[in-house]
This record gives sequence, structure tokens and C-alpha cells, in this order.
Amino acid sequence: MPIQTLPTSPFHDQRPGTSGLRKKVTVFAQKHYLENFVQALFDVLPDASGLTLVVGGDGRYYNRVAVQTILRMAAAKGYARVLVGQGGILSTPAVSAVIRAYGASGGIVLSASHNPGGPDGDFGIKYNIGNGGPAPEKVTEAIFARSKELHEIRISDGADIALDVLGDTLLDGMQVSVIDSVATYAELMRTLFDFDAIRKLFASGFRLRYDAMNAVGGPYAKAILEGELGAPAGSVVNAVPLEDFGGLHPDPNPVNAEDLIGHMFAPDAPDMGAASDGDADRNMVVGRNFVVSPSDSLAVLAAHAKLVPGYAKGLAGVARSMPTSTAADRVAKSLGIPCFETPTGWKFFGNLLDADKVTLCGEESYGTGSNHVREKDGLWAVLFWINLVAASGKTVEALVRELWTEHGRCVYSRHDYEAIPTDKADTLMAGLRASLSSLPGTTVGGCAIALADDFAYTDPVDGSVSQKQGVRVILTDGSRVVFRLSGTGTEGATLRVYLERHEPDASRHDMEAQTALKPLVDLAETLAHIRALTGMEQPSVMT
Ligand code: VG1
Ligand code: CO
Repeated sequence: MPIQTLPTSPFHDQRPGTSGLRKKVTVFAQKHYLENFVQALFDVLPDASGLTLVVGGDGRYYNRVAVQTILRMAAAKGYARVLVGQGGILSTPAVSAVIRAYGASGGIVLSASHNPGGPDGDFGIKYNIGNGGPAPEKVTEAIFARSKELHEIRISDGADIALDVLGDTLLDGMQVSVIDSVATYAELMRTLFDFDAIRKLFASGFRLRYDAMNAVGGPYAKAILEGELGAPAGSVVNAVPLEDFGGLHPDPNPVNAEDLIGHMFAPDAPDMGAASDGDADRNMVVGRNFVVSPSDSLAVLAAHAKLVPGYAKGLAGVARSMPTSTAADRVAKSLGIPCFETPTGWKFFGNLLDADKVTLCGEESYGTGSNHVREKDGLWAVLFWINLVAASGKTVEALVRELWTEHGRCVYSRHDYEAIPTDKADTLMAGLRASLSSLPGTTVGGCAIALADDFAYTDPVDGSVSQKQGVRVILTDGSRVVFRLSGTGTEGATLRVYLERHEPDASRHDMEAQTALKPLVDLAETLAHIRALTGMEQPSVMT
């Protein structure tokens, strides 16, 4: 029999995090570990006959092995067709675009995104539904429940598919189509942006440095920016996806993309710098001698969206994750459109986008996107910025300064405390939660607290409720401190402390962020006893 049913024992640790299941490669490499998750997924999904599935990943170590396994299991599930990116490569936004363009029933994204890769690094898997976006919580919870109880997996014993060769093959009656990894995505970008104006900008000498961090964004950025838009060869660096990202940590922020920052602050700096993460859904935009915060980026894109062909009719609304700064809210207010506040993670934007309640969304963690797909999209954001520069004639820095002049500056920083023992992190959060009701109306270290709660979200479209999405403490002047534990790490717990303060006074816009936020850092320490509980004097990363 070509389709085999193999006995197995369930795993109990496949709880999805903020963005799918992420574990060390060594965990994924255990016998039937990946199979267990995929079988749980397939058991939860309806019958697959006649349906198409999309499969692709960021090219990290274990990607190819995982693709072959998933193809065999998809054949056993009875899919009519699987579309797989050449070499097993598809960026996360490209998976979303392919699902939508081909009318697929869903897709499997193989990535641990910004987490390091390689044999000792991380691997991840996530299911996206037919709208192209991450499965909602009710689906991921059902997969988790099933993963803890299944006792057999179903898999074809067919031969490996030649993933590098474009074209169709049959695997136990299922059509496997190896597709160009970039084509569908590039086609979509052409419908959104003024490629002619961008071509003219590059022809006039505009210089860009795009750092793909040896991750999956490289082929997309090279094909579109250099191949199609005329950016000089070499504008895209670290452009070949490597299994271990060349040892780089493909998390585009000023700390991890240190080399790019160096170039952007050098005397001969290009006009604009950009970077994307492991699976190319995140972006960092840098001006000459000027770092753009992700929250400001979303606000600038929203403010000027009408300059870009794909958004010329204006925006239905915007959405931001709760810890993201309120800069977008201020722009939305002035545009007369709604701004939604969602929990962290892209899956919460899906319903708002589907219902056409919002057009743009973003997160403080270097994620920006729109209704063109149902994932955040790194290269899309960079193209949006270049299009704005071309259409407005303004520099990156001038666009951000204009935002500050008009709306004040939302001074912002995130402090991460990584690899804390899980019990200590849980104690810290429990202590905070226990103190919440006593805080409003009190003054702590000179900070007058107006509101303190554990963020809960009711989806305005389907009414589903998500509790415990982060502790927030809001001061009477609107300043905020937010505490939550990361849901994407693979080692102990990571505490994220998000700090925001609104600064209307233009003479203080250039104040160093950590200095401007010092009173809030002190407040965070007083409320959460971070040093005592974690034993850490300083955050591991400040962005
Ligand atoms: C982090 C970010 C969150 C983002 C998620 C997935 O989650 O904070 O904003 O949506 O990563 O991004 P957490 O739970 O670790 O804070 V990606 O590019 O890693 O898929
Ligand atoms: Co990512």
C-alpha cells in the first residue's frame, strides 16, 4: 500500500504560540514530532478532496526535510494539489499571496521567523487558512487538543519530490506543483505601487541598502528592487537564504541589524536602509542617520497612503497591536477613520481585514501590512516607503519629522528580558496581575496612574474573546507601560516591557528615547520587581 498508517504516541508540548509552533530543531527532529503536529492539523481540517494546499518555508535548516514529509502526509490526507515554492522556499507574505491568488484552502508556513536557525537553532510550523492569514485561536487550540491524543499518522511512502525543478509531479494521485517562489508575489506588488515612479527615483540616483539578513527576503528583494525597479546591483545585501542565516540573527532591529545601522550612519550613507527578518514578514526602515520606529512607520504609511496607487481611495481604518504606540491612533483620528487595538500577533487582524474594517495594520515588533495579503509583509512596507519618497519628494527623516510636528512624538521603546526561568516569569506576571485593582488613582514614584488592567479583546467581527493579553498601566497623561510574556521564544521565558510617552513639545523631539522614558522604566521596576525576580540588572535587548 502506498499510503501507510503508522502507530505513534502523542506529544503534549505542541501548544501554539503567538505565531504557530516554534521549537528547537532538536525537538522537531524527534521521531514523528513534525508528523504529530501535521496529523493533528489534518485531523482537525475537513475532507481535502478537490482542495489545494500551499507549502513553503524560509529555507532554514530542516525546511527541505519538513516539506517532503508534509507532501507525503498531504497525499495521504487526499489533497488534490499542493503548491510548493521552488526549493521549498516561500516567504510568509508570499504563502499568503499564493493561497489567495490560487484560491487554495490553506497553507503551511515553515518558519521560526526572527528566531536563529541552524542545527542548534529553531524551527517552526504554522497553518494559514483560506483568507491567507494565520489560523484563528479556535483552530490553533483544536490542533493543540488533537496533538495530545492522536495515536496514528497517515503518510505516503512515495519518493522525494525534486523541489528545485519547476513543474508538476504526481504523488499518490496528488498533483505537486513546484512554483516560482517570487512570481505571484511580484505580480501583486505591481498592482499596488507606482513602479514607474520608483524606477525614475532609482534612475535619478536614489540609493538604497536592503539587508535581507541571509534569509528568505533576499530572492524577493533582488528580483523586484534590482531586477525590476532598477536599483543598482548590490543594493540588496545578504541576499542568499542560508540554512543558518550565516550566523546572523534575522530579526531586523537596530541591535541585530547592526551592520545596516553602521552603513546608514556613515558619512556616505545611502538615502534609505531597510532589512527584513527570517521569513520576510518584518521590516525595518532607516533613513540617513535616522532610525524609524515601527510604530511611527505605520503612522506615516497611514498618513500618506493616498499617494500610493493601491491605497489611492483612502483607508477604511487602521489597526495596531495593543503594545504598539498610539501614533497610528492620532493619524487615524485626523483622517476621520477608526483605529482598532488588538492583541499581539497577526492572527487578530484577519477578521478586521476580511470585513474591510481596516486597510493597514502594524505592530511595534517591526511588522506592517495591509489588506493585500493576510500576513505582515516586509518588502511591501519597504516598497511603500520608497513609493512615498518618490511621490512626495521628501526624505525618510522628513516624513517622520512631519508626523511628529503634526501629532507630537510617541517616544517608544521595548525592553526584553530573555531566557528567564519560566517560574520566575510567571511569578512576576502573577504579582503584577494581583496588584492591578489597587493601582488606578494612585501615584507611584511621581507617576499618576489612571488605568491598570489585563488587556482583553473582543473581536468586533465574530465576537470571540481573548483574555490575558498583557498587563497595561496607563498614566493620566496617556503614557503607558505594558508587560507581557513572549509567545515565540524557545528558551525559558522572555519578558517584554513596552514603554510609551507622548511628547508634544517639538524642542524635545530629539531627546534620547531611553532618557525620555526613564521615569517609566523606574515605574516598571517598582511595579514588577524585575531585577529582584529575574536577577537581571539590564534588559537583554532594548529596541
Ligand atoms: C513576537 C512579536 C509579535 C509578532 C510575533 C510574530 O511575538 O512581539 O508582535 O507578531 O513575534 O512575528 P512575541 O509573542 O514573542 O512577543 V514573526 O515575524 O516572529 O512571525
Ligand atoms: Co517573521
